[in-house]
Amino acid sequence: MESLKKQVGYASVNYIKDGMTVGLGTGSTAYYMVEKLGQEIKKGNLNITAVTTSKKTAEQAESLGIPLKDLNEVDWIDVTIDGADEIDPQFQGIKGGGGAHLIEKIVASYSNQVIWIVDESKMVNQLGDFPLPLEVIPFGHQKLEKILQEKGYHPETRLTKEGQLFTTDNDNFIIDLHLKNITDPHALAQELSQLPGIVEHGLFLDMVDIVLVGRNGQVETLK
Ligand code: ABF
Repeated sequence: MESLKKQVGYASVNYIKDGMTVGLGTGSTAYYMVEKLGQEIKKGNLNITAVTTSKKTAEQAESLGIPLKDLNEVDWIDVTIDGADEIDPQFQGIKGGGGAHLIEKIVASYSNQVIWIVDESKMVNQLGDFPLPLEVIPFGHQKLEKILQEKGYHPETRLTKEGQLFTTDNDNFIIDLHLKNITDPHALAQELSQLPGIVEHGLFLDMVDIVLVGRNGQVETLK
């Protein structure tokens, strides 16, 4: 699967043109996109400015000499390339497995074009098998988890490998909803957006323009 991630990550850099402002996603597939972008910049083939979606991506981009700006410093983003956890046949997605979906969604919302890069394992018939991440503020998060439990959403506050509370780059917590099937993503997104304490959910609906999938050693353009 790693080679598929590398293949699709590298191929996505073809969508980046000289002079662009580029949103750099987060995750193991986006890692390869950033790696290839760094190579192209080093070779003098591309002169771009990037906005990152996590501290982790910022560290990688800085180490490769990719010029970075804060979102507030750029007018708009030409293209954002990012990974995803699940994509359904309507190109609706779940993101946030890496805990970066709040900034990823903000960056994507200020982008002319959004490209998701995934290996074939991310393509599903229906969203929900992957736990839906919610970024929540720490204040009252246990009360919120109880409400989500009572709604039958099987919430689980995310812990680190060491058993500590996972915190995002924004010092918030993540509650993952183990829903198995999401039959109406738009209705669920609407409901979750109205629950106080939820900063952002990981349903990315009607947000992607192009999906590149690594499958059978090839890179397919699905949209
Ligand atoms: C990121 O890509 C996250 O939203 C998502 O969790 C992650 C998953 O992808 P990968 O398998 O590439 O690490 O955008």
